[in-house]
Amino acid sequence: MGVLNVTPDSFSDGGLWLDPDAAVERGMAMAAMGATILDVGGESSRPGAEPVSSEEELRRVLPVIEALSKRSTALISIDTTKPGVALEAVRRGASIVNDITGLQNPEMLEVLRQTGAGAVAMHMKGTPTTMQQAPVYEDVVREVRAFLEESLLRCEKAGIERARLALDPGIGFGKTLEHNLRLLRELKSLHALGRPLVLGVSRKSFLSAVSGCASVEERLWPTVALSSFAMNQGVSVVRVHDVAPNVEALRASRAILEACA
Ligand code: HH2
Repeated sequence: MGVLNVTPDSFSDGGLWLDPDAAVERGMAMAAMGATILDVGGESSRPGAEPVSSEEELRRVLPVIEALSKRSTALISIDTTKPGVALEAVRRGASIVNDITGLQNPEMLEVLRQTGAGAVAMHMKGTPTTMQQAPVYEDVVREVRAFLEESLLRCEKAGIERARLALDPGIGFGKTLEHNLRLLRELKSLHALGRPLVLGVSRKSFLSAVSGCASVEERLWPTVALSSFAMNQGVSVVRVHDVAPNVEALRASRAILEACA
């Protein structure tokens, strides 16, 4: 899954793809490099980010989604928490709703029910404004797993089959370095939920803390390492900004995993 942030303030690529034509070219390039899902977002969720109105979010993402859905065979996901944005995005060509609030809003469930779109339910503790202010868990893995299980049940009650859903532990969303590491270490325990896992570690700040790399760009290297790790742990989708090196790492890892014993 290639990240396409059509925002002025995303933590690592803010402002780069605000021009719709540049965003579409970026999406096409990521697909050519091997991304099979393009995740288009119009609102940053970095810690402390300012919320954006629905109108502004739609203005940013719709032309990009529309053009990419015509030009590319990659699936398009809309990274949004707003049901109105999700609905319009699906009408214009998105087939997946990526909701960092874990599909808790009944109106979002109604959009999924009506449209038949697939969805990613991600765990977050708190909101982007407050989430990194000393988050506390008794047992982060148990609590994230329970939250994701509840998301599945809520969807099922709303008439959305499990088969349409993927789950994401939400690395960096209301989590300390230790929480992120424990979740990564115990990724396999999330397979008990029976759905494909999505993982987003790309360029996130905890990578500097564990690898010693200095700049956001240098976080590419530990990102690639964790993509391979994630595949080895059975993760189905890795959400990344730098498609080519991650795709190559995944191909190399897959070759080992699929080699005849
Ligand atoms: N991370 C970000 C945004 N959306 N969605 C899922 N499912 N999983 C993630 O880990 C995830 C996500 C944050 O990264 P980015 O989009 O690059 O930054 P920003 O929120 O500042 O636009």
